[in-house]
Amino acid sequence: MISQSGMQHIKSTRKIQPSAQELIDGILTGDITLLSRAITLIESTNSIHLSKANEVINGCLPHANKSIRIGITGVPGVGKSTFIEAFGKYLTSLGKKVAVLAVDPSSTISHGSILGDKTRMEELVKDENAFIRPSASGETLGGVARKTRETITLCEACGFDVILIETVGVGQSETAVHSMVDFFLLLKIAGAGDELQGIKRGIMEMADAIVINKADGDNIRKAQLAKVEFNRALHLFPAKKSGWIPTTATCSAITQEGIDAVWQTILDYLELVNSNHYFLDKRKEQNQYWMMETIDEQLKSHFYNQPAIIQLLDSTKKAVQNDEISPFVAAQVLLDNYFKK
Ligand SMILES: Nc1nc2c(ncn2[C@@H]2O[C@H](COP(=O)(O)OP(=O)(O)O)[C@@H](O)[C@H]2O)c(=O)[nH]1
Ligand SMILES: [Mg+2]
Repeated sequence: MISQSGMQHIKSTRKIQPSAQELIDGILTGDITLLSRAITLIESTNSIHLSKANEVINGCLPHANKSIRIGITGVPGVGKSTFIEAFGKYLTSLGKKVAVLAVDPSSTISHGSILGDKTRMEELVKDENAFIRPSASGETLGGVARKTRETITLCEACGFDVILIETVGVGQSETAVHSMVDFFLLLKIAGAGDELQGIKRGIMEMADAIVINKADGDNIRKAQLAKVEFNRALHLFPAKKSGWIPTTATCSAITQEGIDAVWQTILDYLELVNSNHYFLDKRKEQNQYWMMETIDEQLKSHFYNQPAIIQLLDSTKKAVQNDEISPFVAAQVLLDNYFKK
């Protein structure tokens, strides 16, 4: 609990807005409070905040990149939060600084977040070498993902050398997360015979490792069978550009059995992709991707926010529905209207 006077102190210091340079300096010395405030700027929709955020990101950029970024996905209930708690604690015990971020577009609607249940990360939350930040909220997945991508830069500049990014294995957010991480981990649990159910082929194809969680108690044998099954399935996918052959493993986030082996797999991966230069090539490619994504995102949002377009969009949509105008002609009318200004 924070005392009354402590709260007052926090409130009064909050009013003073640190400058971009103060934020940069703070982040570079590992100041978590200033890191959090800079992330809040990134997440803001206020245009003054945006330019300040950009200044901070630019200032941090030369100090970022010295990290490993790991994406963690899996359907709700598979044990992502529990796994991150165990894995994060293991990493901090090795002397690593671990930042945990999330891409969860649903958090805008539900106001909850996949990291909202910090109860599953009780120990990690208290760990001074860990930083946990729930998903940004935003109108679009693209917006949420971009903010997380920028947050990675700040966390790296702040000295975090392992970045874990959680996302729910149910949709497009995997692709976005895949485009910002070095290693993509898919968590699974042993099912009742239909091991391949419930996970989209595309997500499996992105995975660098499939880890079957909850391999404890009566579940150990089933988990081992599932591992064999997934291993077979993985061989059906085309070879990866990285030259890495995806691995399968079992673990228990509760007993922590197999957690260290997951880290060893990631170290093996790093050794390979550093020696064949894929690591840096991929990061360069990802940077270009985010540049293009940001342009796409902003162009779209500028278009849809024009008063003239807002006014015309609904009636034009109806006209298209009623076959009064072809979709292509309708789109052209709106675009012409946009560009003529
Ligand atoms: N037996 C067992 N239960 C687990 C394990 N990992 C997570 N769980 C349980 O599975 C449930 C869902 O876990 P959670 O981490 O919230 O899953 P998430 O939705 O993927 O983040 C919780 O009740 C956990 O205690 C594990 O390794 N073994
Ligand atoms: Mg969770």
